[in-house]
Amino acid sequence: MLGGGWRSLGTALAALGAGALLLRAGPAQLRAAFLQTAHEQRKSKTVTQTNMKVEILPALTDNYMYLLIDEETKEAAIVDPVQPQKVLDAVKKHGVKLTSVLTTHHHWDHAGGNEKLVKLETGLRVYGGDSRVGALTQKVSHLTSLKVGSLNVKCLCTPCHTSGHICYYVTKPNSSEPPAVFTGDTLFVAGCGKFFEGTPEEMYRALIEILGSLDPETRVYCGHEYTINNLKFARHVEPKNVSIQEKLAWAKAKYDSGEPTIPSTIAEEFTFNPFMRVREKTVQEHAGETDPIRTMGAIRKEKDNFRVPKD
Ligand SMILES: N[C@@H](CCC(=O)N[C@@H](CS)C(=O)NCC(=O)O)C(=O)O
Ligand SMILES: [Zn+2]
Repeated sequence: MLGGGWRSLGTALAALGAGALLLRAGPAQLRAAFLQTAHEQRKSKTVTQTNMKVEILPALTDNYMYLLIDEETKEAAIVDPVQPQKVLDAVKKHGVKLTSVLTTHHHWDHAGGNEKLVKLETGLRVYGGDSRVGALTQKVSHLTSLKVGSLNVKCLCTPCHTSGHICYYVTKPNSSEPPAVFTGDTLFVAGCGKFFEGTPEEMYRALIEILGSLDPETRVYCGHEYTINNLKFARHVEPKNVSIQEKLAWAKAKYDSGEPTIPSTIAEEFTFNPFMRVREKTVQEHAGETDPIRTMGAIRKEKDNFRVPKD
């Protein structure tokens, strides 16, 4: 059962006599019935580069926290530590010194662990772009720079999901390896955040002008595991786009083995993310618009009401 994925987990438990009700249920109901245990088994994953390491830490049902490690100094930062104890376990495992908290936005599923973390680990710098962020010590603005050991972190203001949302762009000076960007609930793999406190213009600026002009090889680390649902919406918008179909098949396989679909890259996002593709004729035609910003508004509205198909 271990490593066998949700489908075989469900099948195995049903075979063990989990009850007539469950035995009669289809795969979707089985998955729903075991969601409680399934999400607890989401695997973490370490992305190792020469100068920086990113440990992907699943949290809550579908959130991600990220431990960013500078290999040169063994200093680390944590992005959106909603489950502080899990963070401290990872810090211990890697033998690093945690100095900073990078908060993308004030929502509880991202910033809700800050207060507890600063109590458990004193002396942390807590960065964020919104005074609603718990335990905030350093309020940042657009293009504020900070350091995590020898790594450079540039703050990018991307208001829309919330008015104080920040993405964090990480580079190693004089290195040829790809940068990383932590995008919170602004950019997801194949999707974007809901426009709770902003406009289509703002999301256009965030996705196309700000994130879209980063190095195309930049690794994208987002706030939630929404990839499959996002790609099903992307397929609805562009049924003939092969990149969407391929990424969806890949994401389903990853999900079934409990692995994250993170990171993607900025270059990849331009091939399958409808919100990054609002300048494309196919997406504009689907929306019945000819202007990219109006297209952004229209497809966000459509996704807000989209019923995700089973397959
Ligand atoms: N659980 C739902 C959505 C929950 C939700 O509203 N999430 C917020 C972030 S906490 C969001 O912006 N979602 C983007 C979207 O639904 O496209 C899903 O799996 O897509
Ligand atoms: Zn969220």
